[in-house]
Amino acid sequence: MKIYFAASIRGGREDQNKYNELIRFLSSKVEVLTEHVGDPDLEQTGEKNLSDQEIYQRDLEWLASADAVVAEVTNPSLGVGYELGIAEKMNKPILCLYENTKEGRKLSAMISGNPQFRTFPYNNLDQAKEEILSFISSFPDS
Ligand code: 6K6
Repeated sequence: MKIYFAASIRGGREDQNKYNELIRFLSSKVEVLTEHVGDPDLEQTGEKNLSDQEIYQRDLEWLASADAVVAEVTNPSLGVGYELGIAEKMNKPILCLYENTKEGRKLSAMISGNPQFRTFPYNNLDQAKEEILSFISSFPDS
């Protein structure tokens, strides 16, 4: 099973350690197409050897080939919002993880109000991992 993991890059990297931990957990169960999203060396300036056009093209191809999408949406990101809209139109199953302990943060209604997204608020990473397990085990051959 192939998972496209989406999370903020230029939207801000303050939660990057969390992305890394969730990706490592997911990778122990399934194939993660976008492991670089958790890379501590992927700074806000990004992958220097790829142009933005190449990144866009590659990511859309990966998205099309994914069986499902897991997004960490606590930190708002234009790129993640865009990917989620595209993934919805591709009819991909989508899990959105949202840390609800962050003060002053409220998830966009365009995510939390979308019945096609499985949105899960969590207080700690163990809860997020449990939800990921439940999500991926709902697919045959996961
Ligand atoms: C630019 C800045 C940082 O990194 C880059 C280039 N690298 C990227 N590599 C792969 N995927 C990217 C890159 N930039 C954005 N994305 C995709 O958009 C990822 O799949 C993320 O889920 C999402 C992040 O969007 P922004 O708007 O937060 O960058």
